[in-house]
Amino acid sequence: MKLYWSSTSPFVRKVIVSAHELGLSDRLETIPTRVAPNKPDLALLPFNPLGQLPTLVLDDGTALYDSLVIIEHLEHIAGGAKLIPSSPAARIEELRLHALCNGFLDLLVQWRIESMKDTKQIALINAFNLKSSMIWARLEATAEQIGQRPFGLSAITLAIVAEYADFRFPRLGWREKYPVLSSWHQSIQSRPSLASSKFFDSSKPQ
Ligand SMILES: N[C@@H](CCC(=O)N[C@@H](CS)C(=O)NCC(=O)O)C(=O)O
Repeated sequence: MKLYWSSTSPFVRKVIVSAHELGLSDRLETIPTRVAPNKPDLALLPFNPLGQLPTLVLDDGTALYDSLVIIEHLEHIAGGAKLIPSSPAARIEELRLHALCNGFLDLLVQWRIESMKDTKQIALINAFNLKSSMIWARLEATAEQIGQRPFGLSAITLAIVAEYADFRFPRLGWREKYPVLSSWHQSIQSRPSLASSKFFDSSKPQ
């Protein structure tokens, strides 16, 4: 399977970490790809007209996107219900927790894009600030619950929130403000799936 990949995308990283947790890393061939909302990759568009990473192209040519759909597919190949529980109540709770963490990733990616513009929309930046303080507080209150669940989709996504914030928003100082979340992250950050897939900016020397 071919995975259109970037070392800076939190959504790609969800797929990489999930594949590792499911024992499927060897089945993924990564295709380094650069995309931005104003710069689509022309080789990717025929597979995914949204032009987004991650996109997984199966051996029969079928293209899967977005990250959640890809992870569902990997779960299926691995025998199911390892990262997302199958019983209805536990599944909905896992997906709800994922939606909170994943929505935050969406916000952080949009915030970074906006913050790099010469002319920033102040109302948008203010909304990002307001929403992110509410989301951090909710994650702090939820970290213990996620920590008590098997290491699955929501834990993977929360770990990636923590590491993406460290990677792209180092001045936030979230670890001092949210100690429960920080100590949960420290307890899981050396899992091989996370430790072997760190974010890096390929445009800068490592
Ligand atoms: N909901 C999507 C979000 C994917 C996404 O936003 N990917 C970014 C990279 S981090 C992207 O491809 N941006 C380029 C674009 O939107 O044109 C998922 O979960 O896969």
